[in-house]
Amino acid sequence: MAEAKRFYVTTPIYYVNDSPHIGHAYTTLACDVLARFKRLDGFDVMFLTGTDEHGQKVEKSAAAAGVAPQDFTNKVSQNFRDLADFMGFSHDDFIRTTEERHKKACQDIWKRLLERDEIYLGSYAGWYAVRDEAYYAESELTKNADGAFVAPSGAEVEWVEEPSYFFRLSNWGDRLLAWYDENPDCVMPKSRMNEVKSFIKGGLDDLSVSRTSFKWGIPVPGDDDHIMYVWMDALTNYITATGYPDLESDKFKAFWPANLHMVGKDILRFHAIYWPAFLMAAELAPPQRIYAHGWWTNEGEKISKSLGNVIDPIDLVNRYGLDQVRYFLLREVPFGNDGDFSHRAMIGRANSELANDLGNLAQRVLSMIAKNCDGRVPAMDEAAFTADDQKLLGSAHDLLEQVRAHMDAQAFHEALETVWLVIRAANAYVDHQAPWKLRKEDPVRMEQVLYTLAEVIRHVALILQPYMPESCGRMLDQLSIAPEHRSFEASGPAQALKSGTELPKPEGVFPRLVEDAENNEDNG
Ligand code: ME8
Repeated sequence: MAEAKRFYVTTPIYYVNDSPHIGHAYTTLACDVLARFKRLDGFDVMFLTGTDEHGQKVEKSAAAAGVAPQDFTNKVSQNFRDLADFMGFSHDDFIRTTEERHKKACQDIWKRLLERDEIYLGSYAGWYAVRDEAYYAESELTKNADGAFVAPSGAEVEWVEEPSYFFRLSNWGDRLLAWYDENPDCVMPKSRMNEVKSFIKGGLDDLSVSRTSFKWGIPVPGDDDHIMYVWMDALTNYITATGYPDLESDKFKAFWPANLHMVGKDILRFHAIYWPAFLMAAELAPPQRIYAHGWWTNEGEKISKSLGNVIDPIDLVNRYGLDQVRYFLLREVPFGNDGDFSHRAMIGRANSELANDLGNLAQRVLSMIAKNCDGRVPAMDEAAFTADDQKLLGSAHDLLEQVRAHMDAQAFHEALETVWLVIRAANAYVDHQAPWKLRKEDPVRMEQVLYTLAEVIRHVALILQPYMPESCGRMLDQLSIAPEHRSFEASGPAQALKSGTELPKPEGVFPRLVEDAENNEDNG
């Protein structure tokens, strides 16, 4: 039997103490594009995002706001849902760690670990960074300008001494290394895999997985003095959403293990070391891949609340347009690398690549068709395609296979570059074939040329739908493509445009953006 085409992709669940910013939007956007791509490619997709609502950091923020933690999280979790709606994200589920289904899952995985003697009671004495919700070894710390000890992330640490349950992480180093070797793509990009391996080779200590000094968390089953370590709680969200602990549920059977946990590089260690170790220790399958992408800075500076340079994705979208922002974020920076946001680059790409390359191509071709072909898909004769026509059409037909390979490697920028090669070739073809001249000299050939171009535009719009759903939808509307003919099954010659089909009046899809000096001063 053919392997079921299923795809389960997750975002990190975001801490609710922060307002959603461009970094959060970026990670979820990457997952959204993959989820949309896979759906169009015939997969049954589950796309999960949500909020991480327990832990000391959230408890402190709630106290600072003068409200009970549950009321606080109810309010701020909504900001993340609102952002997801505003950005047009197509998640299938939004999980909150304060939900009952999640408490049940966490307590169950705890019991599985306890039953297998992977957890024991001891006491913890060491350094803890509330901002990272992470423990650090003394050897990892440095001193900041004020003389305080800080973690490698820059977060201040505090000395913690309390009774604690421990997970026997120290037993898992060799098995994790074997897992990476057997699954060389399970941590990506490659540089991150190396980072993870060398961390493990440095030796793993047992991990403190419960706290007693505050209350905002999931109680340890059978020992109410303890609450579960917030990362153990948070990571478990990925199986909660599949119906765990019901191992027989259709969802769990269909979607676990996840195909992809998308995360930022800041939380690689939790996902690529702790989480697979917890799962293997609980005799559950580890995820198939963890991809850790890079970090955005703003006009060269680290993004932080204290610097006051947090980029609000809602402002960006209001200024530049949703699809323009979606395109820019995934095109500007090779996925996996760090990147810098600048308004100039945003405007530059929206104008040169969207308005000029793609927008003009569609607008030029569709208005020539409107004017010269009676507003219908031009006539075409299979036998009359020239080598140039065939080359261009062939490159459009090949797009799906090439783009699919890039998407399976989370190489979003390369997928776009591949599409742009075809767009540029189509623009060169228009210039070279000069259909405006053919109008008088050889109207039959003009129709053949315009047909070829319209068919290329159809392919480009189909394949770019995951990145720019609204704009591509409008381009496909202008080609009179019915909604049921917009999946990737329609790519290739099988559902090619039919000559004579009536087309609506063409309209520009990508407006030119005007550089606004004030915006640059504000942010640069
Ligand atoms: O870490 N550039 O939540 P969090 C790119 N709750 N991505 C960025 C970014 C930036 N400047 N800033 C944030 C947590 N991100 C935990 C996760 S998962 C079981 C628990 C993105 O709210 C990036 O994906 O601090 C990063 O990993 C995530 O936001 C951290 O979100």
